[in-house]
Amino acid sequence: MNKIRMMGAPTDVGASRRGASMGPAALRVAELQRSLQQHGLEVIDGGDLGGPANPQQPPVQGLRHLEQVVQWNQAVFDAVSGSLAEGEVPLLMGGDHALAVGSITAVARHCRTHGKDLRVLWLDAHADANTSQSTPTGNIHGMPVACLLGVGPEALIRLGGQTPAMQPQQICQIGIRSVDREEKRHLRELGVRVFDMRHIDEYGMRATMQEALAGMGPETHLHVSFDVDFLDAALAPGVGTAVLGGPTYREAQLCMEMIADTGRLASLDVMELNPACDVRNQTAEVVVDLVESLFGKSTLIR
Ligand code: B3U
Ligand code: MN
Ligand code: MN
Repeated sequence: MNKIRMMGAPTDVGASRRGASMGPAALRVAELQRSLQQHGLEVIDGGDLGGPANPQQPPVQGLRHLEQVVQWNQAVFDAVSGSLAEGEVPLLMGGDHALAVGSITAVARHCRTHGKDLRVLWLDAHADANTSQSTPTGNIHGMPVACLLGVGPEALIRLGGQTPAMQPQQICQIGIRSVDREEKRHLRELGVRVFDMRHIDEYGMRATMQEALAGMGPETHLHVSFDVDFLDAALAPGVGTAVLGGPTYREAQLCMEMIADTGRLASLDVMELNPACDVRNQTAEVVVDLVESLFGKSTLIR
């Protein structure tokens, strides 16, 4: 595994509930860096990126804080691009999930210029495929998947110069259990593969992950965009929009371990961790534990 570069993006401009801006600090308090280093991984903490404050304004034409979301995404895009160019594994600590636009746009551009086959695993309770038309909230953290697939405000869909940043066949969603009605139609039209909780209930996490990870080869660059609300609300209360009925601790561990086993993980987002909603930083601790597995903790033991 190449050198991992942690970078914090302390903002919640893409959400309506405040507090995801404290996610990077919570991960540091839970000793993310040292936990990964324990397994022999080389990890540097590049500190936090900068950006505008949260003006706490209502949405304008279906979009809350578009200007601030664009500025933060530009900073994330630049930092992730720079890290990839150095041959590192960027580990983005959110921050709300709107920042995945900058992160994944950078990864997609890197893959195009380096002949890599991009695959994105989107671990989330939500599909994040709303548009300014379909959103019930105006929160841009509910829109990054649509933006990455070319549907969204110009400034966000063109961060990397080319739109769409990626193709629907390159993304696969896991753990989905809260989708708005119009969003559902949109997902179907776009042709995004969705392994929702119903699928995991019926076939189990093992079969689901086997399907989701099938067909990866030596040229695959696997990006994981981990929205912490993917996890069951009882296990991970420290998120702004907790949803019941998510993966248990064991299911989440297996999910991470199977991703690690591919040996293709090359970039990661850890998003939406919200210490203001947490109890004694327990969610950050669970997340650190899972990220250790994602980077091969159990493979190293066996
Ligand atoms: N689909 C809703 C709720 C939501 C999406 N992502 C989060 N919440 N975290 C929306 O606002 O678009
Ligand atoms: Mn999300
Ligand atoms: Mn979510």
